[in-house]
Amino acid sequence: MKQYHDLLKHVLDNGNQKGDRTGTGTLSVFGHQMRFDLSEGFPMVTTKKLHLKSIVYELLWFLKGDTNIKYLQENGVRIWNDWADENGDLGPVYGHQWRNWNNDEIDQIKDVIESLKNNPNSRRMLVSAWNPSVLPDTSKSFSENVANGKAALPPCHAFFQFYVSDGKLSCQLYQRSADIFLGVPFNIASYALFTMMMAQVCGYEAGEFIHTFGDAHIYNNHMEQVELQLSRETRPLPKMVINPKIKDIFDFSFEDFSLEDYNPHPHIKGAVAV
Ligand code: THF
Repeated sequence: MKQYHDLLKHVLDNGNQKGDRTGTGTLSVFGHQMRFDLSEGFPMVTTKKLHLKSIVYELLWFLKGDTNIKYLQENGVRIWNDWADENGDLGPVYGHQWRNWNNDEIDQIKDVIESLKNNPNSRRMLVSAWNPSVLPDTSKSFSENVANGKAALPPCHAFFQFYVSDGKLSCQLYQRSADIFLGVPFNIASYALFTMMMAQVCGYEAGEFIHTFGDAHIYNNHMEQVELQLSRETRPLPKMVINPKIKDIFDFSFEDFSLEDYNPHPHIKGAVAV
């Protein structure tokens, strides 16, 4: 994945040293875009091994409208553990905003599918996870915010838009804050998969996934890992095969996905900034 390696190099060459909320420190750029043509293979980073299971279960969890980590933990996924309260709750994060904006008022996923099927030229096919009325108070802890009905963490992948042309469905994401070493490979694979699933249930081919960034940063404690990763040769992209029988976005399960020909370099560990 040349696009991803180019982003790493771009930040190393042009990044600004910048403090951050977590106290870790970052090298950061503001504004960047990557494009992935989904007909060229599944955009899964090959220069380190990614845990596909975490990516798939997290996406299914968003689509269920679930915001408690119990479902993730039952399926061996730990990536949200650090932010949940003692009951496993994260407050009104992604799943809540996608499916129950304003507490059951609006199912944005259902509405966007309706439009994709019946009015695909629309320029209003957006889903927003960014809901200013539930943003956390940064002077309070994650669990205090959740107790007050706020989200533990503001969404990083804040909103996305769909576009249909020539029978192909494309998706563009705006990510306000991006942990390039740890989170971004997950985010790319997650939205690429989501675009393919949406294309299948709406009767289109998958077009492009376009990833647009606000503050894209490499944490200071990921620099050695990034050097190692950049020293590795990228390999051919794998292929994602999705059970063609599924025609409703809410009917997918883990077993409906199979990733073929994924031959990555070994995993590279990095600490997550909380
Ligand atoms: N906070 C920070 N600092 N980085 C992020 O990427 C991030 N997210 C979500 C919310 N806050 C964030 C959580 N997503 C991993 C991956 C994604 C995460 C959080 C953590 C992680 O630790 N990945 C390891 C282990 C993978 C595994 O156990 O499956 C890895 O090596 O990839 C970005 O949306």
